[in-house]
Amino acid sequence: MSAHHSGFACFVGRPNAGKSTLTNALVGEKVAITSSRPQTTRHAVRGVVHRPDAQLVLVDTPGLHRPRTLLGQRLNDVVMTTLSEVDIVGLCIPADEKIGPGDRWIATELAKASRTTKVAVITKTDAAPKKRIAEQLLDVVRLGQDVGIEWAHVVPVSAVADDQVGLLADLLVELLPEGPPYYPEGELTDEPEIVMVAELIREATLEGVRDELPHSIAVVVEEMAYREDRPEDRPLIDIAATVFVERPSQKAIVIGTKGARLREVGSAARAQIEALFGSAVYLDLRVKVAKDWQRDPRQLARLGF
Ligand SMILES: Nc1nc2c(ncn2[C@@H]2O[C@H](COP(=O)(O)OP(=O)(O)OP(=O)(O)O)[C@@H](O)[C@H]2O)c(=O)[nH]1
Ligand SMILES: [Mg+2]
Repeated sequence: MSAHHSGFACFVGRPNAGKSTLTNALVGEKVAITSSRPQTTRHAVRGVVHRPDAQLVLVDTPGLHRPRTLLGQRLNDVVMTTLSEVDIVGLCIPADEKIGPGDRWIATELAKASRTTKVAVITKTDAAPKKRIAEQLLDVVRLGQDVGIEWAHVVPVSAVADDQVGLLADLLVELLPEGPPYYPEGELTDEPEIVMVAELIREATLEGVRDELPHSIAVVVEEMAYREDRPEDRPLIDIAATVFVERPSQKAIVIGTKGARLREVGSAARAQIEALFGSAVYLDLRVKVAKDWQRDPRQLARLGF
């Protein structure tokens, strides 16, 4: 029998580059929330790809950006730490946007991780014409040359259209060193359930809010328990969660006229949580102001950063 291979690969890139969507597509299940707003991911999320002879642990990271708050700095720190710990790094660059100073800076940082295998992933190929994808391939190769990175592969993919996702998985698996499986068979993530629930609520809250508001939202699950005295075949989970925003004006937006928005957010989140647990859920959502929490070390600590 051939040896078992295993290891860690992380995706890095600008906010909104499609890292989390790609992670989910490779894992085959939603382990990380996604949104059209930049800086959706706020911690290193692990997803596991199982193969008969290999196990690939993917680490999705927050988008690297020029930080404007303490939270932003913390998010960048998470990425930098993760970068230094994995076997393979996949730099994600969207096909539908020109390479910019942000990508250049990230590539320069990546070049410093001299022992790590580097792969370039051109994401969102469904959103760009063929000619643009070809140009982007050349631009990415050139970017590598400019900063001193030799890409092991440059792979164009579309997570949304499921184009070349399987190929990318194969290429990453081939790059893994020999090693034992780290996760039990079938385990797709080690995200605690309570964190997944908070993230699904945050994802629902991000839908339809603009400008600075997405950054100001944090979600904490205060309570989560099976309700007692329920028939065995019809369990119900009670969940109480708080959506934190930074200012009273934001609270009003999240709640909406007569609570309409919050109700929509609640039912969208509830559907996702019910799918996760395969059980009915009663979701009690509140909105509270935690003034300027993104800049306040004590509040950041309380919110888990
Ligand atoms: N057309 C298209 N859109 C995509 C694709 N992958 C991601 N997107 C969209 O791009 C946006 C950002 O996707 P995310 O996966 O959340 O991006 P991210 O890089 O994880 O973003 P951060 O967590 O903020 O750093 C979302 O609106 C996705 O639906 C793709 O393959 N094709
Ligand atoms: Mg993300």
